[in-house]
Amino acid sequence: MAFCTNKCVDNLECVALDVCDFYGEEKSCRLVRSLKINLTTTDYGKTCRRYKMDKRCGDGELNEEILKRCILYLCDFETTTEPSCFLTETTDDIFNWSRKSGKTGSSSTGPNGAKVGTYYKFIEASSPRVNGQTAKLVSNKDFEDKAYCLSMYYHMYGQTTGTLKIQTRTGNDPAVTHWELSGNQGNQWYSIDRLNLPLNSNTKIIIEATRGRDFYSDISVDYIVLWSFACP
Ligand SMILES: [Ca+2]
Ligand SMILES: [Ca+2]
Repeated sequence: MAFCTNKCVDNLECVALDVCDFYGEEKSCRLVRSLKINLTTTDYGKTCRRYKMDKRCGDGELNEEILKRCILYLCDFETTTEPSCFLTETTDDIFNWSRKSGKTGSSSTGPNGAKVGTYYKFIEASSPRVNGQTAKLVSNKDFEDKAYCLSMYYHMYGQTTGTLKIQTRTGNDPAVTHWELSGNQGNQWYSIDRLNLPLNSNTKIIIEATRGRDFYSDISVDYIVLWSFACP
């Protein structure tokens, strides 16, 4: 755990962590005003330099080059084997998410392209998919017994768009839904800036998309970040 995380997490003015200074051997945290993840590198370039993960971030954390902040995990889908990602496909559903650049195969549904970088993941709602079929991304990491903060982009465009859920499931308990949205949101990416997820070593994070009643139902996600502390 980063030194700065403990230092800032109980400070109400510390709405987000930014581990970007290093004085001698001691990490120092900087307060930033927003956890919105669409801030540009220019915004942070003025105050933060790009550091290597081994010195400036906590154990196992990454210094994320766009956010300029230490994060635990990132799924940007830019490569098929993405070491920083904490979500994988599962067989505990009907079909898999697809990795994609540019538009999806059908018009009037899906994004024009990725929100960040070139690639994103989406559910292809065209044949052979039918109403109500689900695809899940499931976490493959062990977590500590505490709250984590998740942020991500989603895109839900299409007149018959189904449902996107962010859930956790601990052991064999029923899944708990922490965020859910259904229906057409128009052709644009939206962000979930902060979603608290209580986790422990037996908890899985599940991102589940359900296909709607017709093929205008492509649901996409990109740039899913997990922070190793509760949302400020
Ligand atoms: Ca991406
Ligand atoms: Ca699957």
